[in-house]
Amino acid sequence: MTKRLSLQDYIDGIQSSDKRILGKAITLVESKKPEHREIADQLLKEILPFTGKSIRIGITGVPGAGKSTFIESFGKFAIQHGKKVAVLAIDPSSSINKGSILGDKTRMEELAKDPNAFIRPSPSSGFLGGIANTTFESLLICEAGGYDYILIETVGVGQSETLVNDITDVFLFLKVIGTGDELQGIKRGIMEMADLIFINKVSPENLSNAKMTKTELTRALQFITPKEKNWKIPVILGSALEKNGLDETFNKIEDYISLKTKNGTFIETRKNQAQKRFEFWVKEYILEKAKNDHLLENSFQQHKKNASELLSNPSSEASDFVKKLFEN
Ligand SMILES: Nc1nc2c(ncn2[C@@H]2O[C@H](COP(=O)(O)OP(=O)(O)O)[C@@H](O)[C@H]2O)c(=O)[nH]1
Ligand SMILES: [Mg+2]
Repeated sequence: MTKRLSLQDYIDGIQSSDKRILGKAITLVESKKPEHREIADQLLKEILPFTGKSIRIGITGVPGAGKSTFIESFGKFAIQHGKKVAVLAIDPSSSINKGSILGDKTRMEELAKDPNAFIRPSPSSGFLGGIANTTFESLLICEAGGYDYILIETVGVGQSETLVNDITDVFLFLKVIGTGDELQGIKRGIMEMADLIFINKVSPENLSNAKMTKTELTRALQFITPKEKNWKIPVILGSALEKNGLDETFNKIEDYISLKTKNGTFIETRKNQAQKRFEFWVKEYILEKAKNDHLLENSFQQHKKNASELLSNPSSEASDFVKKLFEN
């Protein structure tokens, strides 16, 4: 049995980038247990002054595109350029089949060994099953640990892109070179979220195909309103494995952040994200209160049952129930 950590132990450990304590702090904010939640909330309050200073980078792409490999290579590159790097992975697959996908490299062993890197592998339970996601809170803990870049890997399917886009400053889309009809395979939504596109796995053998992909992507981008005015979304040719295109990516990210800082959209985006999160948590807490309130419990179950038995409209049942909730 290890000794239970005090609030101060957590704070000290986080601030000295103690990887073991960082890991424990993240486990704490992920926990659903009320006694953990209370100390987690206190911890998040205490570290607030030390958060907000990192660059939060989301990385998306289909499974197998090379996201984890990219993060490992790019992370090392950034460290060589004076950054401290934290990595968070969002991998709901672990909760679905306890396995990983397509030669997954979530462990990023080489990067993990670096004293200036902190890697938090997939959460033990996915959030796509309706469990609230706490990646943002994990990110704050990393920021308080003094990490300059927080890299967040999405799983590339479902809602994970939107969730990551809602907590990051830069969204990088990793694209693999495909055959002719590849543009059809790209979800429009992802193109609209992307701030940078990295065409991965480019080699001398497929260079001409890669260039064609770039031309097609560049054309497609003309029909998309970028998130940021005056920003031309770069399409970078590279290889995560061969470590090509990393310097260009690094420079473009820095350019993008300084553009956003200068024109005020950096802070504006963060404020909008915070509002969204606030509303998300209001919904979460109301639902939780509704489920746990003994006086209302029967009523909650009854309305839910009515809806599930198709006796009435789910939205009317919800509306009736919420009226009761606020009358109390
Ligand atoms: N040839 C080549 N293979 C790569 C490159 N980047 C990643 N891979 C391989 O693609 C596979 C999937 O990579 P992974 O990083 O796990 O993809 P993820 O699912 O997007 O995280 C692995 O076998 C990698 O070694 C690259 O630049 N070139
Ligand atoms: Mg991966």
